[in-house]
Amino acid sequence: MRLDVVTIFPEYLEPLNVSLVGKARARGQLDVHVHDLRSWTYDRHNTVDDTPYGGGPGMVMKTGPWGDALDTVLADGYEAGSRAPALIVPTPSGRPFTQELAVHLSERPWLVFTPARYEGIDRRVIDEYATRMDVYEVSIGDYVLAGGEAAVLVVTEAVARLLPGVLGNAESHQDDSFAPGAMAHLLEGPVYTKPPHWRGREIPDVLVSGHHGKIARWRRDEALKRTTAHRPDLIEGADPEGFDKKDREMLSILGWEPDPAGEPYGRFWRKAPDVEE
Ligand code: 6GU
Repeated sequence: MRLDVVTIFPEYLEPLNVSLVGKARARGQLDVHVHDLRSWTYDRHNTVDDTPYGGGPGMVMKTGPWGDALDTVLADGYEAGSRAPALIVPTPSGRPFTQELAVHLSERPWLVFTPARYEGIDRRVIDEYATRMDVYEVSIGDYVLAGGEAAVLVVTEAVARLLPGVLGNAESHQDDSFAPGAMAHLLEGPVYTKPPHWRGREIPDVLVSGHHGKIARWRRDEALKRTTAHRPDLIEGADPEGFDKKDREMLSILGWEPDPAGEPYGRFWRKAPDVEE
C-alpha cells in the first residue's frame, strides 16, 4: 500500500517511522511519502491560508498550494505505478472513523491524506478531486483538534495493522472489540500476566483453573460488565440474537431487560439509573 501525506508540519508525521507502521515500512509493506505543503507556495511568506469569504473567525487554507501539491503527488504516484488513489480528508465534520472504515481502507492500494490546520481547506479543492477519485472525509471523534495530523496517525495505524503480514498473529484482529461482523461487539475485559502475586493483588482463580469453558464464560461476563459501564449504547444497539442464555443472565444482573416492543424484537434496554434528589 502507498500512503501520501501533504501537511504544513511534516515533523508531526515522524511517528510513522516507529513501531508497527515503521516496521511495515522497513519491510516494504507500506510505501509512505510525506510532503511539505509549503513546497507548493511561491510567495516570500510561503502563504497557505487566507481570510474566509463571508467573514468569521480563523483562516481558510488556499486552493493554490493544495491543488498544485495534489496534482504533483498524484502524478508521481501514477508514474510509480500506483492506481486508484483514495483521498482521505481529516476533519471534525467528517464521517466517524470506525473499524469498518479501517477494514475498507486497508483494501485500497493508495491513500492520500490532506490534514488541514486553521478552519479547513477551501471546499473547491475537495469538490475538484472528488470528480477524479473516491474522497473520504473522516473524523476520529467528538472533540476538536488543532489540525488533522494526529488523525492521519490514528487512521494509518488502524489501517496498517490490518494489512496482510503486518500483525504477527493472523488471528490477532479477529477478536478486536470493534471487528465488523462480530455478533454482538463488546469491549474486552481485563487481562493479566505473570507474576501471579503483585503488591497483594492476585489473579482471578478461574484464569488458572484450566477450565477453558469457564474461562471463556468469565471473559464474556467481564466484557458485558465493561460494555455496560463504558458503552451502554453498544448493548442497546446489539441484535439480541447475539446473546445466549448465560449472556442474558449476566445482562439481567447488570440491570438490562429485553424490550418486548424493541426493534428487532427483544432488544435490551435499561431503566435510567435513579438519581439522588
Ligand atoms: Cl480528523 N480533525 C480535527 N481537526 N479535529 C478532529 C478530527 C479531525 N477528528 C476529531 N476531531
